[in-house]
Amino acid sequence: MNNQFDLIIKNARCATAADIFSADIGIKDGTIKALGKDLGSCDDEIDAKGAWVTPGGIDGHCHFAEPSKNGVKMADDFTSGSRSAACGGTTTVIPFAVQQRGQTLKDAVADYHRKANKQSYIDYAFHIIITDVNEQVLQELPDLINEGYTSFKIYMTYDDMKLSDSDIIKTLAVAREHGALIMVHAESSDCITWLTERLLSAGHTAPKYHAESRPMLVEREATHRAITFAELVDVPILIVHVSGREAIEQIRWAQNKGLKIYAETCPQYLFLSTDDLGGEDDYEATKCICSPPPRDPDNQRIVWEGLQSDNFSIFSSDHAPFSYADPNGKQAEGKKPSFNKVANGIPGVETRLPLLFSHGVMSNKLNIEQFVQITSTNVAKMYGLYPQKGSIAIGADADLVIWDDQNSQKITNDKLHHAVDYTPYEGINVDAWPAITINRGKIIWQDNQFHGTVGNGHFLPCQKPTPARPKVHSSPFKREAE
Ligand code: DUC
Ligand code: ZN
Ligand code: ZN
Repeated sequence: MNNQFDLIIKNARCATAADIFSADIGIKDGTIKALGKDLGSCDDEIDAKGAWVTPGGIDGHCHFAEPSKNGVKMADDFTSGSRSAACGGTTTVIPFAVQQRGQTLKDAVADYHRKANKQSYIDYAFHIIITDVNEQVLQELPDLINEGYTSFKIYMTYDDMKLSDSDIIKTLAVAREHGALIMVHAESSDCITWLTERLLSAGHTAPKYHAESRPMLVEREATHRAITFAELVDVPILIVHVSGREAIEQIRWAQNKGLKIYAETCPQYLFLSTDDLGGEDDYEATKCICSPPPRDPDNQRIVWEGLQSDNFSIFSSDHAPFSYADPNGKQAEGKKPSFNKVANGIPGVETRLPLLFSHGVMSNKLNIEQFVQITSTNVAKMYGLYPQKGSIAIGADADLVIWDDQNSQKITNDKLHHAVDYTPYEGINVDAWPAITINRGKIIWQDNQFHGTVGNGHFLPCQKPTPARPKVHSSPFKREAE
């Protein structure tokens, strides 16, 4: 006779976005089928012995295998990137299909499916980066949204990616009409260009000048502009990778006005600072070049406060993997590259959850329900994957992390599973790490060993996200009709 369950996790101290409860978790065919005690017979059993069990992490912002310019290549593809994610407790990733200028969005998506197909250890969905807005591209959006691509990232900087203000407004209007969510990279292109030219003409090329070329006012101005456009069109937006006080002030102001402005922050704004961008001749500091740049300790504190007071809905890695000692990575322009020529981004898909669990939950800055909200449940809701993902509930996918909170260690790159040759978090202490990661009922990480099977990760079409619904009563379209 068949057993009732494939796997039972006994004595779990479950944490969801709303509750803490003790239960055994019965899993069959990859989904959670029962929560309770004395559930019945099973093929396999794990005794969690009262350890915390949380929903698997969902990393709503990571970059794998994106095309880059000038011979630069990302170190992680779907295989190494999803392996690294799983070893750090993440069971779903949402990377980006990038539209090249002149390309249709459908072709961009097809290209990216070719890269992901049968290559991922864990489940994945896609955001689409829109770099080229025209009538034809905007007309593609409704079909793509119905096919499960319901979130789109747009850039306000980078010459080869940025949209004009009028293209941003047009894109927001289509997103509003069809229920998609726009994610905004908010940095002011012209301010950055002006500052960069001044720094370079003064001979300032070291990595530390990256931060000087992108001070907080650059982020503040673009954040305010994006919020203004969202208010004009009456559509929710998500400001991604928010770095510190000035952008947070804009976001709080908008949220206090009742606007649906969501925000994301990332580990680099809690655990790195401008000091990590080095001194006058420190080119190893290219390891920490990302945009927006890390700020100072005062800003780190303000980002923590933003997490504590729910100004941020989600906490993502922004994993953007370029190796350091690599002629196709950070050193594509030589060993002493000018700051503005360095591949922009840092790895972090594996360290995101242990860092936040240790320094947030275990240090009493966040309660465990908040941890679950910002690393999993809110992400699932924000991108239309809830309740299949992001919860410990009957009917949800059995994506779970059993935590070992007696596991003090220093982060070192040799313990990580990405294909990048460094971690910017080298030497930082953590007190917890996933003991076991389970994706759709299968153990993929246990006892510091990876057990995944490549190709087991499924593509997840996304629903239209509830948070992307406009505030009906304040529609500018309605106002026009009045
Ligand atoms: N924006 C991102 O979202 N990731 C890496 C670099 C960047 O500018
Ligand atoms: Zn960005
Ligand atoms: Zn990013």
